[in-house]
Amino acid sequence: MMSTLHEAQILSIAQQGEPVLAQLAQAVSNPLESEVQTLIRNMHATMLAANGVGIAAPQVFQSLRIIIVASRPNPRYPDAPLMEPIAMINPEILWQSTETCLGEEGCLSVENTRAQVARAEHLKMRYLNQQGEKIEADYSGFVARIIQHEVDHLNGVLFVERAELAQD
Ligand code: K2U
Ligand code: ZN
Repeated sequence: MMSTLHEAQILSIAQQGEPVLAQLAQAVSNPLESEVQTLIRNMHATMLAANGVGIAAPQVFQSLRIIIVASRPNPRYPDAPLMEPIAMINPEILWQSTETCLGEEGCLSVENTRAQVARAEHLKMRYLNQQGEKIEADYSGFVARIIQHEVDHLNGVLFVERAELAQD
């Protein structure tokens, strides 16, 4: 994640019920403009401050198609990969496996809630990176889970809407 000299700001995180979380976010027309670069920097700082492994622009009240994916080992996923955070602008899921995996999720916008969600195990993604370059790449496992959780945010979907009902 390229960071320039500017200080990052920790932004307030929209909570469930905020209209912005239920909207379809708009594509970014110019990834290189300074407002986009500043937003990415501030989303990253906000995610780190909240101990997140991902964040989507609508969560900081910006209805734009930008997500950050930043897997790291954590209590729920001790074997999650430690990765350089990736900013994905206008991310598209080109293909996803029919094979799914059930896993526990939380959300910075839905406090004190954990639920089991079935997600595709493998994804093929296309997106623009922070430098505005077109990237196509494959992801799987916990990183694929985070991507699907964040892309849902861009489409106004919260993980609790996908949660598997408790097995009785
Ligand atoms: O988008 C968000 O609200 C950040 C999510 C990211 C996430 C996606 C999929 C599965 C788990 C989390 C979380 O709030 S980050 C907090 C967290 C971290 C690890 C595991 C569960 C929850
Ligand atoms: Zn979330």
